Amino acid sequence: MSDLKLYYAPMTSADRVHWALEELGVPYEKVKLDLAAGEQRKPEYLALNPNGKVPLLVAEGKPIFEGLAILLYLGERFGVDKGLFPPPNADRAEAFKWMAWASVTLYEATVRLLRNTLERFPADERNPKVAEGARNDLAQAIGILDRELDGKEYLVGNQFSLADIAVVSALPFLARFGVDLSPFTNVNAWIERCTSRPAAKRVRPG
Ligand SMILES: N[C@@H](CCC(=O)N[C@@H](CS)C(=O)NCC(=O)O)C(=O)O
Repeated sequence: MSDLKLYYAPMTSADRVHWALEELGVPYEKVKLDLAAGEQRKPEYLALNPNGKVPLLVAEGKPIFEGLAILLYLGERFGVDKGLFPPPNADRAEAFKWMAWASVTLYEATVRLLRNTLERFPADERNPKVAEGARNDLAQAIGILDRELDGKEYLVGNQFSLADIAVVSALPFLARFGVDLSPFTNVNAWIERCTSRPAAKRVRPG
């Protein structure tokens, strides 16, 4: 009997946690929420995650929200033994650095782009200049990643880790929203290396 229960919806930011659990090979239960039907706003779910969002991991009886917090918890609890998270040394600091970068820098510019382009937001709240600024910031950020990956297979300690999952999960999504990834050859090779792993395919086939 597992003490881990993942609340998720496919093709969302829950994928990165789902992928990490599959890579770690630890037993866990899954509860799929229908976001379109508003299951994330039901009182019993809000009691666990007052943000009304996925992912949520209940671990050892405690609800953990925020994908980054969940990945760090899984990394520390299981990842070192499984060779998927660095031990507490300078490599771990590197992992923290890239995971925080994805959740703060990359995420902020992504949200800025989406809020200023997607039609589901009212037209008078969408500003093309702000969207353009977000696109430039994203291109700059992906350029930083591309230079980091020059001559490297993976982000930290030259082995695949939860840090790769945290960062790579944001990128194919950006491509779907019109961010041109084609100039970033190191990034593209690394996306392919990471997302062709069997655990990634189990979570997001195709
Ligand atoms: N910062 C949060 C973001 C979570 C988030 O935005 N989840 C979206 C799916 S990608 C969600 O649950 N949306 C449902 C809603 O807002 O009603 C995290 O990383 O966990």
